[in-house]
Amino acid sequence: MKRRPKVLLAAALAVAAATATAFFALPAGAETATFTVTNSWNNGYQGQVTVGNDTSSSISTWKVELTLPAGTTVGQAWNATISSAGNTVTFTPAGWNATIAAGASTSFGFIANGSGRPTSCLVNGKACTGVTTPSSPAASSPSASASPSASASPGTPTSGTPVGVNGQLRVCGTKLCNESGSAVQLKGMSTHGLQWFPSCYTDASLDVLANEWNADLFRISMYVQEGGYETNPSGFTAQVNNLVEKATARGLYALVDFHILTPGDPNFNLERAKTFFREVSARHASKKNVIYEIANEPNGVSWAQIKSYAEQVIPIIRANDPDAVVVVGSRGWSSLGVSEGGSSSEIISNPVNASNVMYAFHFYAASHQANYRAEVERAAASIPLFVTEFGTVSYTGDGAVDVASTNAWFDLLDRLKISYANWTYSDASEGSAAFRPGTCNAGSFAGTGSLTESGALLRNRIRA
Ligand code: IDC
Repeated sequence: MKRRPKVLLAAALAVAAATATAFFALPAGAETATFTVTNSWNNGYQGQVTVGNDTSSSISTWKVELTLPAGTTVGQAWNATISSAGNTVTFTPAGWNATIAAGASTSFGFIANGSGRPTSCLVNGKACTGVTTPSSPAASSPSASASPSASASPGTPTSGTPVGVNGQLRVCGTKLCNESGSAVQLKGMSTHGLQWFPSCYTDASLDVLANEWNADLFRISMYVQEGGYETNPSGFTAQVNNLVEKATARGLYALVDFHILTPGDPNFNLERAKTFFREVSARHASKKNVIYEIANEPNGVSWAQIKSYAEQVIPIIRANDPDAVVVVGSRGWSSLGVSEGGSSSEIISNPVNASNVMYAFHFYAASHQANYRAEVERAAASIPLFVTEFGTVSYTGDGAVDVASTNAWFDLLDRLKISYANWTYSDASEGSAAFRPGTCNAGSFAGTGSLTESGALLRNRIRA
């Protein structure tokens, strides 16, 4: 995700070379479907289908049925719901994308296990005409194989910023992918509480984060209690919107964090969350760089209650911004349940009923060690994870940096391509802060002179 346009262009060309398209067209004045292989590897590929409405009136739902040769199955889909019967896989709307206006289209994607391409296609029950499918798998290149690296899609502006290179993100299987379908790992920093450290988030500090630290991601932590949103909803909404604009101007992904902590039941703030996310998602609907984190750290509350909250807040965001990635906090201070004696199994067996969703995992390196790493590795095989907050110190946010544990975490997150944001890009007088006290008022963000031990570790890691 660093600014290396030449390398990224080469990767983009490799992906383009590995792409094959089959076109299923219906006569004019009907629904159409276009099938594209957006990535492929030894024994599988990623497919994308665009359903178009060529009629002069809106259609209220759609159904695509693909028949695959024996030996090839569909593992996962996004932006669609799947069901299988024999060799035929049926894709129906994810919920928010059922209606297609006249002349408009919608897309969904899937991961195929096996290399066989579809042999037939139906759109809304009618045979697609003019079906052509490549008889052999798309040529696979080493750089477009099982774990693709970040790349630009040919049509994406490559001004060199993270958003310019990667565009609109989406969840693909258990990973976060860029607009062209390659897995990406975002690295960046979290604010501290906006109510306490407003002077840390200025044009100057964000220039340093974007251009010197080469970060991809800026997490905007808006506390709800402790003097936060509940005390001044319109003021905090404006502050968040302003910071999203600053991130956007620098090509950074903005992670909007509804920072619930005490009380730990997100439903306590359900109506506030609905209002906040309705306003913020409406304001930024046309942007490609906004990711929504709807509940920082649920605690003392069941997974069922968190899931219920998520399933009420997500549709509000999706009504404005259908393709935004949403991150849902997990039980036990976003520990996947581990800190309250549970595990990720409760999520895996009962996931949030929405597509394009990831689950938050938080750790503090001096407190959360090998057993937490093992759980992350286990969970990451089944569900998409995003480390929306972590510290190099203890869970109090203070104390000494645990360099060994932090590096063990970095190695794991890099290997699994899990995105992360570090707590905090602030000058709080606590071990987790990246800057020494006084830095923000002095405006001395550049270079290494104002960094704490944690800040130096993070700057090196993110710049690398
Ligand atoms: C801590 C801050 C601290 C502040 C406290 C208030 O570092 O200055 O007084 O919140 O609630 C989390 C939370 C995050 C905590 C952080 C460190 O998401 O709000 O910040 N932490 O304790 N989860 C685990 C650790």
